[in-house]
Amino acid sequence: MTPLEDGRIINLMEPGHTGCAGCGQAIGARLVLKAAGPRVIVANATGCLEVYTTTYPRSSWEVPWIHSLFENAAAVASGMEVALKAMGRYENVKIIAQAGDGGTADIGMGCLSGMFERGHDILYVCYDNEAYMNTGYQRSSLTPPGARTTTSPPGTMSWGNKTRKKNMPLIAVAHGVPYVATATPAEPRDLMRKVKKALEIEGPKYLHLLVPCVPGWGIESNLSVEMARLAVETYLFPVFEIEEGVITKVKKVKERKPVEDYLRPQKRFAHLFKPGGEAILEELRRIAEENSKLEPGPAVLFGPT
Ligand SMILES: Cc1ncc(C[n+]2csc(CCOP(=O)(O)OP(=O)(O)O)c2C)c(N)n1
Ligand code: SF4
Ligand SMILES: [Mg+2]
Repeated sequence: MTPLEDGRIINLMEPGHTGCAGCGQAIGARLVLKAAGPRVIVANATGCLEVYTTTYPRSSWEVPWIHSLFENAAAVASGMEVALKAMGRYENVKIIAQAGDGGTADIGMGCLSGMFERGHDILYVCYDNEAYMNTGYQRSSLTPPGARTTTSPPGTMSWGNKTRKKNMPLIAVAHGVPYVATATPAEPRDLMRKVKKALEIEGPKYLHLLVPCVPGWGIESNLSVEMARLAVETYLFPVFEIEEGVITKVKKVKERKPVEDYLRPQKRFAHLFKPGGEAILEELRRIAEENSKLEPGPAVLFGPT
């Protein structure tokens, strides 16, 4: 809940929307806004969050909010910043652009790259539920290896998604973005701290949130926060901060969990536990091992030329 200047205390993203019970993205978005406060304008790409919070004629948003196209939230947000500055009305305002993994890492990549490269004063939030959930669970470039989606179905010819997750944080760093971080709704205080910190920094900022999806991952609705926690505790989703190209903080897990603890409760990985699934399980273990070695230090060896 957020106190307003007129004394009212409200959620900046109200309940009563049509998202699934337990939607990790709803939890994430509410935390982002709670941290950002009421003086914020949001550009939201097409996707689950946009659709279920604005079922005509209602809206969950208590802040100025605009629905962009699927591909151009970053460009719309860029236009907002430039227009507000031109009108002399940019004081005490923050701008957030937000989209799902498909809207960020696939179709919105060009607009996002432009926003980064032009140096707009915008916090971009990627709500990564690891597939195109709004249109029926198709794979994206952020779908992990082995995951079942409707376009990476396991069967006689396949063991699910074949590719690794695109490294979006590193892509942001390669653009010279001064603040890049990852977080999950399993650690709300960490997530909110990162939003607040990002909004204090001038220029483009990139926050990558892992947000479990109940039907897309095939989990019980009470398990989404637990799944986000296990993604971190298995090191399948590394949590870190990168400032001016330097990794400044890495979450070290106290009691590391085997990847199976995260994968087993999710129907999208059920086929990996049948005979023959061992190779992908091994690949996922390797990825977790790589992530566990992440340490503070330079994130890239050279900056933009
Ligand atoms: C140009 C264009 N292509 C396709 C669509 C259909 N579409 C709407 S939302 C969506 C998937 C969104 O996936 P993601 O960005 O990961 O968000 P999620 O729904 O998973 O939260 C697609 C394919 C569209 N709206 N516009
Ligand atoms: S399909 Fe997934 S992302 Fe969409 S509302 Fe349901 S839980 Fe949330
Ligand atoms: Mg998605």
